[in-house]
Amino acid sequence: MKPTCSFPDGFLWGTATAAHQVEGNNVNSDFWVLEHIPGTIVAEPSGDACDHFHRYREDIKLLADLGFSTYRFSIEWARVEPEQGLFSAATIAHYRDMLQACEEHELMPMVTLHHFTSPRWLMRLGGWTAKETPELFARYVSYVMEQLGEQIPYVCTLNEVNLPDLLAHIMASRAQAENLAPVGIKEDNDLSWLQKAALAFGLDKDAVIHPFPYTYVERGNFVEVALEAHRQARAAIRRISPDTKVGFSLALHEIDILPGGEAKAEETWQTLFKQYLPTLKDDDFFALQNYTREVIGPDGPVFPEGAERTQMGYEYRPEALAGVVLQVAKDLKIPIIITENGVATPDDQRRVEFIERALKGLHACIQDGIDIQGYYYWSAFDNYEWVMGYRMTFGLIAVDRTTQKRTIKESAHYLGKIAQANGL
Ligand code: IFM
Repeated sequence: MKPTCSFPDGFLWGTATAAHQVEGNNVNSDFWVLEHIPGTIVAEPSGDACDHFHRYREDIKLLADLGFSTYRFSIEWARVEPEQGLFSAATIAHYRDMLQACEEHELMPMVTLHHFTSPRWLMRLGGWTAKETPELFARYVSYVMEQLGEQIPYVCTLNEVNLPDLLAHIMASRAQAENLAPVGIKEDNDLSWLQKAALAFGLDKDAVIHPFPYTYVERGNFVEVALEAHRQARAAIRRISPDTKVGFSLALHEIDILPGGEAKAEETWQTLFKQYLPTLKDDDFFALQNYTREVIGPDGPVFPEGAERTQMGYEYRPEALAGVVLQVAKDLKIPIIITENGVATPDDQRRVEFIERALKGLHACIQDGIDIQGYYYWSAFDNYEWVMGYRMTFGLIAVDRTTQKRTIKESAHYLGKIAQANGL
């Protein structure tokens, strides 16, 4: 039967993951170091994660069998360049085989070149505020594209560069909630958490370090460095692999304004989105990631009273996807791909409903003439949710972390069928 909401031919239907969250044992990354600092703010170590580093072939087959046409995953800089200037051919062979497995199963790969984690050696240079970082990132990207570019049709350079600012908003709204997983900076009497981190990276306790998402603690010139890294990487990709489409990802909440909140809302949108526009407009697509909405009053974010919360403490709000697409489309004329959208919930029926409502909204945006070319659900698997550890269940597929057994949830079949029918 023809679906009532048909999507355009060639629409991309996929799921997304990130290396550190699923591969396991990413021991050369900065985040691994942060996980193991005594008194860390991280709930638990990532350990073997979903062992996707070894199980990628069966996982890719599983996703293809479910009906998806594409898979977004990330290549891990800390594995490709474990020491500064030392590039690993074995790691490249690994990712080449992953790309090959995607091809064999007709899953178009969308590759993220940096999804939060960096090699630990980068922190010794200062991390994401050091002036050398854009060039070092572009050198890593060049190496990857020289080796693998022909197999990569789409890349996202950096994931959610606006996350540090978004986190500040999320925390303001979380502060009003109860029973939420702790996210914050644990201090003790002697050393701040960042000082402990500096020591763990082999630096003086007062050295300034900027691991990627934790720049929310102290922003410095992070945004300029990250944008410059994107521009240099984009230039390298276009030179080495001109057929690869390049995008940049931002996490954006739909913004709803309460009376008196206009100025705060404008300031928020400028910080989270508009400041990136002059760079974004020259990309091949915009990688939009959305999970909820933000209601802004005269004093900043306000959590709507009585609204349902997800495990993350966000408002359960699938319609936010369409809402934010409409907001973005006012200013941005390049194609949009939804590279992440999803919900952390233990109740898979809530996930099915979330997907259905989010996709209906997206379909309406396409009907309105907005060029939206794909939808990736976050995430393929229940995986490692950074400081929150494994408690957040975003996945379409559950993973038993002792046996690594995969269990397909109903939502996976639901979205897989939509992918097959190209509509719902
Ligand atoms: O797990 C993260 C992902 O790494 C980046 N975007 C948001 C997801 C859910 O919080």
